[in-house]
Amino acid sequence: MILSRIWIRHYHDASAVFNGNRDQIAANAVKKENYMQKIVLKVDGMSCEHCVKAVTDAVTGISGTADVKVDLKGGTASFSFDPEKTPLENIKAAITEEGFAVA
Ligand SMILES: [Cu+2]
Repeated sequence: MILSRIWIRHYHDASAVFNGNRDQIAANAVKKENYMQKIVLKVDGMSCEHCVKAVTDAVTGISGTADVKVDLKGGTASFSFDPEKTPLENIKAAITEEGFAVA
């Protein structure tokens, strides 16, 4: 009898933890979506895959950026960023420092 009571108690504890985590994950997802801005920048001067990597690494290396995609043919860099962590001007500056012009 004691064993069965312990089992039930553990079961309830486990489901409470599970529900708590799920609510937390949902709350974090909403918060993240609210703060992330998606943008496409025109980047001039990219001529090969090394340029693409340089721009990709520059943006990826900045705190608060995500989903970085650099397109050589289109001459664009698209990404999401958290303006509260890093202003857009700082991200543009990082690309400029790599030797590319950002519109
Ligand atoms: Cu290149």
